[in-house]
Amino acid sequence: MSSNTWNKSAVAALYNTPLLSLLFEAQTVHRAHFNPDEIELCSLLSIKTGACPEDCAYCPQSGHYKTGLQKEKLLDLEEVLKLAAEAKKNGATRFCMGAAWRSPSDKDLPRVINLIKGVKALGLETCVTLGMLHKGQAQQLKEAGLDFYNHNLDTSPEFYPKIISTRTYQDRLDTLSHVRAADIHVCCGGIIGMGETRDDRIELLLQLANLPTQPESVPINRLIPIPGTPLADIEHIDNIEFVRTVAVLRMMMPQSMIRLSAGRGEMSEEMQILCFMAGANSMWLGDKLLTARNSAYTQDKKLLEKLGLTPLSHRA
Ligand code: SAM
Ligand code: DTB
Ligand code: SF4
Repeated sequence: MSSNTWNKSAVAALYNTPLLSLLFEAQTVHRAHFNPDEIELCSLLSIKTGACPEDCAYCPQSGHYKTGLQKEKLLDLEEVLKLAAEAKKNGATRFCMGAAWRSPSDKDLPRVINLIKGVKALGLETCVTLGMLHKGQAQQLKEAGLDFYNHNLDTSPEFYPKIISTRTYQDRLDTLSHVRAADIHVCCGGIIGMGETRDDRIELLLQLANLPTQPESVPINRLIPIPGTPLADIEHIDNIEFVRTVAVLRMMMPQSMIRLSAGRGEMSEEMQILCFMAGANSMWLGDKLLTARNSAYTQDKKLLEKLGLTPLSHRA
């Protein structure tokens, strides 16, 4: 993936393009790099749930808020492999495992490494999201055969302190650079609809697109408002503004996979189609995200069939 120097006025101009022209332009860029009738299907599993020491204002798993979530210890290998095999049978090509940690401990990392090796042996691409990593940890994960590491920037540097106080934007950039240096593919995106302005969305997109190497995979989450968190009652983001964000992202990151991530379960079929038209070409398959609900598996199967979208095979 190339490195880029997008500037704010160019991105603002894209955002201000009349919608139908913007969609056409984004589709044109999309078609130059991808088969538009293919979609990547990934599966997600929370391997360690809840009681997280971080205070991310959107998150059901933060120990700082009363969200009524049942916490769970790190799952064992057998259980994870059973669920990964099921995900593969259901059509997923990548299995992503998430842990509610600030960063993995020396005790837990070897256990996660076993999970990665086991899942990879099933013939799935592997991805984990474990919080902050230092250099040596990223290297260990690479040696275990990890394909992708997910670590999001979440929002603009300016809005970030309103959302998280327990780790800095720079901490996130540092983790991303360790992952990149270890030669693991980067999965990095953000959340739209946390009360940020369009300016903040532009700044997030600039951060993502202007990373030294663009992330191979960009999850775009629409906030799922979680009762008990500080963002429980935040005003919903306008659908068209969300679609514009996906389209602008596609124009800025022509070769990255864009995942229509959290929040898809609350979108109509038509809204999802607009996002695919705008250039999204990846989604979570399975009834559950980490702890929140995803679009139902049976419903998604029907939607893919109706749209004639076929699963993308392995890339890593
Ligand atoms: N604990 C790890 C970390 O934060 O680095 C990994 C798991 S964390 C749940 C992964 C991502 O899920 C977050 O960065 C955020 O973008 C997304 N996420 C969490 N809660 C969400 C919500 N309520 N709505 C939308 N996205 C959410
Ligand atoms: C990402 O950006 N979104 C996924 C994945 N990376 C790990 C997680 C979404 C979590 C939504 C809230 C939940 O299920 O707890
Ligand atoms: Fe913890 Fe990750 Fe949730 Fe933040 S987003 S509270 S780090 S699980």
